[in-house]
Amino acid sequence: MMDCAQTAALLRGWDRILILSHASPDGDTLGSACALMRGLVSLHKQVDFRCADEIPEKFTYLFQGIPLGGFSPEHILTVDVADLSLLGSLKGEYEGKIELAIDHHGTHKVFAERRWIEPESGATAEMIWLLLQELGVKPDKAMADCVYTGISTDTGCLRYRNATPRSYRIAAEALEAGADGAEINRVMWESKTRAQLEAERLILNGLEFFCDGKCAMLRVPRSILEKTGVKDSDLDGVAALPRQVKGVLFGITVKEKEDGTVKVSVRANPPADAAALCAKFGGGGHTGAAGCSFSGISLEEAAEKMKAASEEELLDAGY
Ligand SMILES: [Mn+2]
Repeated sequence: MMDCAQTAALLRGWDRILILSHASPDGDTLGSACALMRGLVSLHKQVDFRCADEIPEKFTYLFQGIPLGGFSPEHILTVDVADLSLLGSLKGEYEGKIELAIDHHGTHKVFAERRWIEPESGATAEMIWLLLQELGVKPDKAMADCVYTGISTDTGCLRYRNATPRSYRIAAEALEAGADGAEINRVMWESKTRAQLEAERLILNGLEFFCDGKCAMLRVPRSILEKTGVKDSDLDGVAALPRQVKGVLFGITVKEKEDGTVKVSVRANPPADAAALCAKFGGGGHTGAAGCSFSGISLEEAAEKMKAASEEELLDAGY
């Protein structure tokens, strides 16, 4: 286990660095990767980036102007990756080759030679901000935009339980360094297509409550994506909806993926623990937000498993 200073010391000696983000990339894994790549480029190092899945269009500005690739990597690190399996289809290719993992998941499963893990960090991007400073990089506007994006997306615009005073401080420092917070928040939180809204309407039609209203579940079958033309990543926001209902402790979203697997997103209200529920199926995450996945079973079978497990979890915890 390493700290920020040791991580910086390690990176100072590296060049030709490949950074990996997790599959189904979010603002934190991409913002962290891009902020770090920008910092390393400013130190005259060569960088490259890979992710198993396509980068959603709303995140492409993070990569603007970063010179990528043109070399074979000497060193490989991951950002915001809690488990090797979260590399998705890249897992096999990089298993055993990752030298460094920078992450903030309390449920991190060791896969890298060296690790810097801070579970109390609201976003991995916060750690990257500190790392840039430790490296002697003066953050420019583009780095600040990347870090702000990671903090905003992982903390729900600094609304969630994982947002600490430090998250606010680093977000403020990013704003001082030129981050366009209002525009980033508009794009991340206040903007959707008509097709996305139509898909949300169809998904909400199937909203189901159980456990006496302490649990709410949304199902996202492929048919809704086919009907509305939205992409998987266009629906990342729906996972936040069931938890908004008063009295709900577990808001569960079960989504059928293109490859036939079922991806589950759990959002919890205190005192419920989303990571504890997902751990029953080999998943993980944070207290307020976690996930797991199923393969070889249908959407409905996965939904039933999650219902039984959440009832059990609520009983065991005595809520
Ligand atoms: Mn994160």
